[in-house]
Amino acid sequence: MRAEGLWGVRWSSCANPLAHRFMETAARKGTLVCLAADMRSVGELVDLVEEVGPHIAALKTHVDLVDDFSTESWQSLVDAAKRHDLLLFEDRKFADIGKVSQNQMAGVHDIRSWADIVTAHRVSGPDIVDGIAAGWADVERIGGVLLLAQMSSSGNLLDGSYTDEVIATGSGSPHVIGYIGNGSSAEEVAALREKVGDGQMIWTPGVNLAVGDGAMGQRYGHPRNAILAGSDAIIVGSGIHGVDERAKAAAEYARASFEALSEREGE
Ligand code: S5P
Repeated sequence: MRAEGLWGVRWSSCANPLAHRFMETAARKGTLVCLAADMRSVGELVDLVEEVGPHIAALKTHVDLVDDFSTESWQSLVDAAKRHDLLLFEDRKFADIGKVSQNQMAGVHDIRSWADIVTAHRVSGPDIVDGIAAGWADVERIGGVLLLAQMSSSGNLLDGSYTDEVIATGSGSPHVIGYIGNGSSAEEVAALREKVGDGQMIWTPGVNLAVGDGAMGQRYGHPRNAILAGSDAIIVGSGIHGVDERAKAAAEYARASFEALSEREGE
């Protein structure tokens, strides 16, 4: 279906072209799922993307947990993402000073050359966003930053006043496409949406069709509740890669997310 009709005010209010690219892909494929592909080898990553690619709208990686990284092997993952029309999102959670973050966009993984989106903490100061953008500019690319405004893990230190500072940094920046919110709590997502307004995206990890506590402090809410509360993309990891029938699970998350968005926007 057409992205404009599906996304309503989010489509008309988000200025960032990458946000529109995500919304178009989501509308065409009928899914708001960003796959958290937390696999330990490039081969496993590519297999997973080939299996669930039709049911997802973006691909999130942690390149530094892959055991067998090489520039050539990683290119096979980039190619697979392209084949499935997926924005490639490296969840690097940059947190250093701006200049170092710029250089960390290069380095052995050369994130700047293949990632469309990266995550960053706001803890070191607002200049981290410019540092990351400078990293992309060094290879004549542009990308979008998702700032961590909340987290899904229990005991995290991102309280309400910290969230306010994150949004103050992100709302004026052409490089910030949106925020990571806590998908395990619909109340927190709704509070974040209230603060962000309509002009930027909220992507939420901490979602699972089986709600409750996950491993090592992770918490899960229902994807439908996160989207109804104002999330625009559900980040799903073990709910898809950790089950036997991965394509079937991905299709279920796709359907739940898409139906919730249609309900939210009154389609
Ligand atoms: O607060 C957060 C932020 C992120 S980006 N909580 C998270 O869990 N994440 C990421 O989402 C985390 O790094 C992992 O890749 C994914 C959640 O995976 P799951 O297996 O718990 O669904």
